[in-house]
Amino acid sequence: MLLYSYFRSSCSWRVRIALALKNIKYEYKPINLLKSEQQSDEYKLINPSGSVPCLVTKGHTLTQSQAIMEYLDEVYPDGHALLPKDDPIKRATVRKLSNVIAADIQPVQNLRILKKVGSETKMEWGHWAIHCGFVVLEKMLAETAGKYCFGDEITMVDCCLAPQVYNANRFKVDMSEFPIISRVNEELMKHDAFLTSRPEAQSDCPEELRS
Ligand SMILES: N[C@@H](CCC(=O)N[C@@H](CS)C(=O)NCC(=O)O)C(=O)O
Repeated sequence: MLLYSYFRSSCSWRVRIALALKNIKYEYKPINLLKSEQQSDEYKLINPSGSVPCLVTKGHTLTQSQAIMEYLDEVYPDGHALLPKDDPIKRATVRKLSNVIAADIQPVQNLRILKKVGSETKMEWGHWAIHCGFVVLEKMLAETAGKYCFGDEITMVDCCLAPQVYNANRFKVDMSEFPIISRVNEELMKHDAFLTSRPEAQSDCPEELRS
């Protein structure tokens, strides 16, 4: 298995967490977003979207982090379950929460949008996008969270949450406004799968940012 990734990409981190939770070994292929390697003709032959992550497995090329995580869940059912197995309503709820992050928040603060917005306003823009989304998510988690976003088991939405909180910190969102999100994130960041997959632990993380 080969994962095209960038250390700071929140969407790539989601997949790295899922792979780690399921104990799946993979080769890591860095795509440097700051050098626009995602826009190269060579990479666009692999992923026409010009974005990461991208997972190559069993002769197939998969993109879109949520599709990749659901694929891993189906093909590796014996590992940690990313979606509740017992109830379609529970699965729909986890997908709903994941989508608040993956469809409503991250796309608005994605690199290409920030470039379009311009360097002077990008901090304010990213802050606004994440803050608005977290207001919604905090209310939803009040109904669903236990130790983690959905009850007491780590699910796909947790794979989305920790990377989005990482982005929130980069955009200086005051996380004290979001006690449930903060508490769950603190819990997640104690877990090995989240620690080994974090940006600072990746091979393409510059030396000065490593920890
Ligand atoms: N919906 C896609 C979004 C992928 C995405 O936006 N990736 C970002 C990094 S988190 C990216 O590659 N951005 C590069 C760009 O915007 O040029 C997914 O979930 O995988």
